[in-house]
Amino acid sequence: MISTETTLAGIHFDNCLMNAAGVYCYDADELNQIQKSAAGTFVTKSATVVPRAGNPEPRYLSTPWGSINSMGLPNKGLPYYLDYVSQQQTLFPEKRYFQSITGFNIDEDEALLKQITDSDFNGLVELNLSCPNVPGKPQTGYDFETVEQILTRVFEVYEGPLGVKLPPYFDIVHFDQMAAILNQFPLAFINSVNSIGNGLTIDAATERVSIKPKHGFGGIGGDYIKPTALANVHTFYQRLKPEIQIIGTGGVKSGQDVFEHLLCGASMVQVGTALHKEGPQIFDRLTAELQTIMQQKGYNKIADFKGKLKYLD
Ligand code: RRO
Repeated sequence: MISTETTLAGIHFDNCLMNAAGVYCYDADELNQIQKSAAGTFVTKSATVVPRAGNPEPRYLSTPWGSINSMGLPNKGLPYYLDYVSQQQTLFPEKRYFQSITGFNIDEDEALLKQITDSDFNGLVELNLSCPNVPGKPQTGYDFETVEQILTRVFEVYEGPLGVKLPPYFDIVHFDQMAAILNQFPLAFINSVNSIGNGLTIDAATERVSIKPKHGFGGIGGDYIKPTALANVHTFYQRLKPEIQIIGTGGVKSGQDVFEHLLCGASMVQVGTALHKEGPQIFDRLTAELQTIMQQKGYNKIADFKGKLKYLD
């Protein structure tokens, strides 16, 4: 039997595939659909201190090569997701889940982490440092000094397994600098990458932008971003201490895409744009396609090839 199981932060997951935060995770109805699917677990929508309606619609467009979004962090607030996860922990005590959170400053991050500590949450926290779509708020992950300050505070107040969702980086110096910061902390994982921020898609027929917020600017996902995602996964795999595992996200719509993320060093792989397009049954297809590739190559488990990307010299 070919296994797609994985381990992250010492926690076992039956399947290495799951949703990416923001897709099929806004409310209990959507999360229930991921729970019923072949995904190994779920991550919630990034939760803020108070619920948010998000940006005006239209704020998401599926395109032939991917997607653009400027959702603006619509979410039901952290207590809603902690309640939902608590119910799932009771129903399926052997499973562990991811709670995504994002504060608008360090004090809010601390308040969110205190709420989690005071709850019965037994899963992993994904701290989102890379939302590209809140007008007037830069992506934290591009401000290296602030990332270091946030992580310093985070690990003073939170003891459970925690990782960060990062924006894509594009320069080797930036990979070096960010890895040096991340390696100072007891992170369980990083998740690379969030959408490529502030792209623009337009409709030539109407001569208009395709989404309403920020005059059409939004985060780009899907096919457009797979090479960037793979580069980020592999570069961090080379630079991070082995205790910091990697979740690969970006441009996954086939078993081969999953295979490539794992080959670059990912321990889990998340699906965003393609999950939005195809629905949660995509996890059956991706798992079967990955198993077929593994069988053809003589691999029985992910450890047989994880991170073993070869070079031409
Ligand atoms: O809600 C969003 O607009 C959003 C978030 Br928080 C994020 O992290 N990434 C993204 O593409 N959209």
